Amino acid sequence: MKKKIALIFGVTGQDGAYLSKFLLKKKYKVYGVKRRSSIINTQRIDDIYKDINLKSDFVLYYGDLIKKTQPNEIYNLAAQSHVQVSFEVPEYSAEVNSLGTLRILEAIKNLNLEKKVKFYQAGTSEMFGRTRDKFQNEKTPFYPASPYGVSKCFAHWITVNYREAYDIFACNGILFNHESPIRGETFVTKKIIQGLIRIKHGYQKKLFLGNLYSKRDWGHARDYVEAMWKMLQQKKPNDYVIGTGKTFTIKEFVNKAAKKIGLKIKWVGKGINEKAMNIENKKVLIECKKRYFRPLEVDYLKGNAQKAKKLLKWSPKISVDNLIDEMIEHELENL
Ligand code: NAP
Ligand code: F7E
Repeated sequence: MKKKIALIFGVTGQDGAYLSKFLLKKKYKVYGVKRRSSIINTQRIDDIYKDINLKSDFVLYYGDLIKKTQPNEIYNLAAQSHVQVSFEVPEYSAEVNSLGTLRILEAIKNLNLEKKVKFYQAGTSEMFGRTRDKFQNEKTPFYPASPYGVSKCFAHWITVNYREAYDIFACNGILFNHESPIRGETFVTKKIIQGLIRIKHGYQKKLFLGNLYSKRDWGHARDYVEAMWKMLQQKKPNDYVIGTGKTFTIKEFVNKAAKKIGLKIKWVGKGINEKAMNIENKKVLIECKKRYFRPLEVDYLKGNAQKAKKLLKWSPKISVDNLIDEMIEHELENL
């Protein structure tokens, strides 16, 4: 039987790596679009190349490949994905996240691939931004709170627009935060776990964080890439919220991680002066720094993924505790 072909934009990112492995297991031929960088940026997918059984079905290229590869499925995961950075480079973030999406959709239309290609757009809970809804689902109005969130709203609506105007099988996943051992080092979960482990083993003295009181609904990237794929296997294209339905503050995440790593901490002070001390030797381990606070914060996110549960038969398998365990284990192996 002829293999299905998938094309992934953003293949070198966290989700690109998990999705590639997931699709290769499903016997897809996977093409990935990478960008040229001054040092090698394929660390997250190098293990696929080393796997003799997989490497012939996994091909990376520089540049746009839609015409050349004639894919059955396109996953658009490419983005300037850091919310705080988007305040510093708003125009670049819009260029990549908004116009990047439009350009892929235009290519599908102009190459007359509407009937052949299914398209996945990597949407985000950041589009809900400043919402006051207790749970967010597909009907919750968007109220983005950063250039990143705004850029992703454009990508969401242009995907809906091309679906309705040109009958393209195009889906928006509205994914809440998802993490893993290969999460980028400047996202808060990875920063906390890496920082605390380095402190515990004497490689780092302190960890500096920003807002400790925002709440996030954290899942595992391995679970979430399965949901992306499931969206494209349905009879009709649709948009889906993907989340766990649980939410924790950054401080709660720190407390969970510290306990598992074996650091006994006590919080003292308030606001920017809040600190965590090592109970055993009274040393300050965590401090807050103004530079890690954002001009505008998304205070609270909690997803309601009932639609995905019902229509995709998807629900998360990995809890936040298991996620932290896996991240710690990986960090210890790479210390
Ligand atoms: P990530 O680790 O930051 O990966 C982003 C990918 O986009 C990388 O492959 C990166 O390439 C590529 N990229 C960045 N700028 C680009 C540009 N100018 N041109 C082409 N490619 C570019 O992100 P992720 O966590 O895997 O997330 C995947 C997608 O889901 C993103 O669109 C993100 O916005 C969205 N999302 C993520 C989450 C989450 O919690 N992880 C939640 C909701 C939505 P390099 O490796 O060369 O930098
Ligand atoms: O921040 C707070 C920060 O950068 C989470 C991206 O994948 O998920 C991610 O966006 C929270 C925020 O993720 C630090 O203020 C405190 O409230 O890990 P983050 P994010 O902004 O939620 C969404 C769904 C995406 O779509 C994005 O692409 O943690 N926080 N102290 C900190 N955050 C960072 N990065 N660093 C700190 O020191």
